[in-house]
Amino acid sequence: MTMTEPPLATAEATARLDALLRPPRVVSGITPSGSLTLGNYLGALRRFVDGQTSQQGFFFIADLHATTTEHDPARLRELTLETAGLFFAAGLDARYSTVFVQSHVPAHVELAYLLESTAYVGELSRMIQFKEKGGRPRTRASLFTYPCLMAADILLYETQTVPVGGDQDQHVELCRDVAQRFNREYADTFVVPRLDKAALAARVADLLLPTSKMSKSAPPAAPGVVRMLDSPDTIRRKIARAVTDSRAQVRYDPVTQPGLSNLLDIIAAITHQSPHHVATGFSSYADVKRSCTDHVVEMLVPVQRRYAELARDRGHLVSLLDTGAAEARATAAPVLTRARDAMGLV
Ligand code: AQP
Repeated sequence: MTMTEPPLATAEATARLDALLRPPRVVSGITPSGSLTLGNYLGALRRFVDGQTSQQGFFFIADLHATTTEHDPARLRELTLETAGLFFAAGLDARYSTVFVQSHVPAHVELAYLLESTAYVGELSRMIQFKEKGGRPRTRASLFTYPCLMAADILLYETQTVPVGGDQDQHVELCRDVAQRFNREYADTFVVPRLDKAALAARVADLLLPTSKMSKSAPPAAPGVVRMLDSPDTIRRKIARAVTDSRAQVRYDPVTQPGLSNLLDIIAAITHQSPHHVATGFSSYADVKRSCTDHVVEMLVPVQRRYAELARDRGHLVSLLDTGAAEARATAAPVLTRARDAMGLV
């Protein structure tokens, strides 16, 4: 530290004051573990775009998270650029939001390592994802430690709140525990984020397995998964084959009619109405499917057009990502420095 720099406690206090004075920050990532789905769009991307002028957004393609299980490097490369193209095609604008590839900002990995020296083996082994996918001799060590990477993803950007889906609660709780322990044991370093469940978005289910989430890591041709880049014909075919039931009664009831309710949820999310209200406008399942198809196609076609333009100019896409990474590195650097200093690294 040079004589002109404020002492650590003052630097932290200044950072905390800055955090209170600036527009709220939001940070979120999408793992390039498959081609993005309608669920990723309605549950994440569209919300990123909607909030971008009122919040300072840091949105990243979480390529490092895609390496915790077996993966094909060529496919990861392709999906990383495809996902980035879809972020911009969906409407993220580099004038408002910082869009970057996680591995282009080494502070994520550096802070993750420092947090691994703060987290306990006991708490990492209790993580549901590790319990479900881990425990095999060839389980990657990164699957065990990735909650620390996730905590770093959040803490580096000093967000006050983290909007999360139900399956992510545990990760945010771990992030809070580790940040609080670090602040207590070393020095007050991190802004400890709160969990924000109020901001939860619609959850889109698989069209053929309506009690399961629509997942991008399903096999590429999975018929129950609508991809953001599916052609209108493919979307029409998939929705036409969506599972419903034999009641022939249009009602919104996710427990007894999960397939139909999923289609109503999709229409409701697109049109910003309640699914109960949407249900009152239909008398047959065929009408629901037709309307759902029309809404999805109408919403996705303009995104697909913008994506096609971006995909033609890969150099431009790469330069947008370079700019985003430079901004993210500059934002993350002081937090990483404070953490290093607090831990006694010279
Ligand atoms: N079906 C969904 N409905 C609503 N939102 C969804 N999201 C994912 N699926 C749906 C939201 O998209 C973001 C993706 O986060 P992620 O890449 O960390 O992966 P995930 O949450 O595990 O989602 P996926 O798409 O199902 O990926 P895989 O198949 O790799 O596990 C999050 O904001 C999530 O809420």
